[in-house]
Amino acid sequence: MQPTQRRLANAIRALAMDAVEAANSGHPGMPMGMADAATALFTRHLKFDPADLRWPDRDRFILSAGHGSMLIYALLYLTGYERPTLDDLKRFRQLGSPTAGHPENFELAGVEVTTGPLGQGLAMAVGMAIAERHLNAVYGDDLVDHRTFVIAGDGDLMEGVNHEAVGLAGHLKLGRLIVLWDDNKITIDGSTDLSRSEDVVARHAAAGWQTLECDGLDAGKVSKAIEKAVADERPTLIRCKTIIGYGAPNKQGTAATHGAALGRDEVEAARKELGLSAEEFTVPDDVLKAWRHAGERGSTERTEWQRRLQASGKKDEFLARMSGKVDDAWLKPYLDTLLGELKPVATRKASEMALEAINAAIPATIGGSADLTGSNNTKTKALEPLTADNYGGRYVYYGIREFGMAAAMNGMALHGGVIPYGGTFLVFTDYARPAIRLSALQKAKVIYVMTHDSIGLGEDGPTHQPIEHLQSLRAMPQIEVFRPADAVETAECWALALQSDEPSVLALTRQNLAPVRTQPTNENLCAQGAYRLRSAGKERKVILIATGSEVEVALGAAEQLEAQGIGADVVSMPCTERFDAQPANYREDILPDVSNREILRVSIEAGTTFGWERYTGLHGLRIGIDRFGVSAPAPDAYEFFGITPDAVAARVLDELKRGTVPSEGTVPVGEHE
Ligand SMILES: Cc1ncc(C[n+]2csc(CCOP(=O)(O)OP(=O)(O)O)c2C)c(N)n1
Ligand SMILES: [Mg+2]
Repeated sequence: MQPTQRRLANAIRALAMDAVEAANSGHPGMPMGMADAATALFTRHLKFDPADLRWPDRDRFILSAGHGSMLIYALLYLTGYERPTLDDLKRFRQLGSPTAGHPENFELAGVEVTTGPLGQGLAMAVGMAIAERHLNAVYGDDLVDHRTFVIAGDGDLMEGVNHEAVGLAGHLKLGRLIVLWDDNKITIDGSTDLSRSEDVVARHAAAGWQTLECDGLDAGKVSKAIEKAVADERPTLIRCKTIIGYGAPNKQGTAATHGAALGRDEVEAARKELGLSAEEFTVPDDVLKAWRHAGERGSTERTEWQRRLQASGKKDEFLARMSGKVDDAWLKPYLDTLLGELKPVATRKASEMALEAINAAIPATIGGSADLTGSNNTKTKALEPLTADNYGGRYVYYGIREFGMAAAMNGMALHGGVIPYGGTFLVFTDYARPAIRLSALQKAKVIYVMTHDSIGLGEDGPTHQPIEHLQSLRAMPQIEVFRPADAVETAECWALALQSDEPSVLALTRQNLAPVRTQPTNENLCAQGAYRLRSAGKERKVILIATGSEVEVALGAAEQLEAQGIGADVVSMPCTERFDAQPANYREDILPDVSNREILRVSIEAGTTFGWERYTGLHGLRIGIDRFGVSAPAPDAYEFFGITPDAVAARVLDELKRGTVPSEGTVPVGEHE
């Protein structure tokens, strides 16, 4: 006789309790409450094959309630994934074990996305569902025909990003997206009555979702609901009524089961209640066999898919596209044309010009903007909107949903087959930041097109003028911040972002910039992060290090200094992270010996000076803005903050006169008059 679904679910409960107990840390309540629903999904509906983890047409499963990580670890183990092993489960949350505290996509191939920051799993799922429909439009049902399933908790549905994600999914009619809500009425602080009284179901319905309800502790009923969800054209929310910590007789239904080991006595009582073996980390043979059998369900479907791929005549193209690798064959011809017709241009416009070449050469790109298309210059002429009626389009109108856009782009990138880029103002990276951080952590290849990158945006004033943003993004690991100085650098930086396997931020100007790179080069000079743009004519006394729009200022200041007999290098530094990664001799050549007081190093960037001592040394001079901006036309704002060739040259001369002693006196201009 086949074991019942309840017995299969109880294996999840047992493993969750035991692993949390062994670690004396973790969250048993969620996996125990959703064990039946997850069993229904994994044994009857989800399309997957543990024998081919990256099968492109597999269904995607996202545990948005990432604190319940033992749920997915148990499922992966039970269905026969190579990892985690039973030993991995025993080492839950320990150093070096892939069963990390929260599910990490870089630890286990069976984990599609990193979750834990509540709300973002579901928001990434929206991006996965977009990528699926887009690729379906390109390659057809034979090659792309899968769904995205999510398990979400109360927290996922309370977070603000949920509003953005649910709205976008409803608008785009992402019927392949199915969310199972663990409606246990409990969060950490206690009952959800403490903090929530909205009608969650009605909110989804109002956004165009199908909404269903079922007993989440009855796998059969959950299964029926999933069938209905699959049959409907709308995205579906299935409200699964559950009890947190189900099976722990004294603690179930309480917040006590949310995030702590149950304790030996309670685990023992639960074993009795659930009819489990007394020994920890054991799964009865017939139960494990049934689970492994469920894990093999997808095998035939996968081989049939392989056959279709083989016969499609598109195999190489499809697989190359899924690999995410692109070449930069577009770059040289584009630069040749560009150098033939140099003129002042804003780098946001230069980005659009580069994108015309990129989007024509690389069909995987999907652009978009959070309602600033005309300002971010993200839409190229040939791109059609990606809409509910035309998933084949390559431009997403994300609406004013910066966080939702960034999270969706993470989902798209991690789905594979598409390279998302999206824009807003640099200052609003703050709105998108939690998802930018997850791009970096997960190495999701997302390209952020962040325009209006300084006081140079002018009249919109301090609320719109980034100050701390560039440095705060540079402080984030595994993401590169590019701030190109002109159209040539912009194209080079785009090429680097597309080649990278990490996410990138392009910080681009609103205002026109004069060309600083006017000669062809054999190499992409931005690749090293910083390079000598101008060499001192006279004996070198000063190195001016600048980024983006301030490179032009540095060149002007250098000329004035040379006229007074002071040799000045100008170093353009479009990407500090890349410069830091260069060999010591290269860095030494560009910025010789930190302690060499014969040469004054000066940083010029229209943002915070915080952190620039890294390149100027403490005795260097840092020109920037350590206060909020001003509402004024851009030239006036630059004048006010002393970021002009005249003001920079004057400050350098002043500093040289004083001698390059360690000076507390490097007060940013704009403050000291
Ligand atoms: C953005 C974010 N804020 C806070 C937390 C900390 N946190 C983890 S779980 C949780 C409660 C979530 O409640 P629910 O989704 O209902 O999970 P349950 O207690 O039912 O397992 C909180 C606040 C988090 N992980 N992410
Ligand atoms: Mg809850």
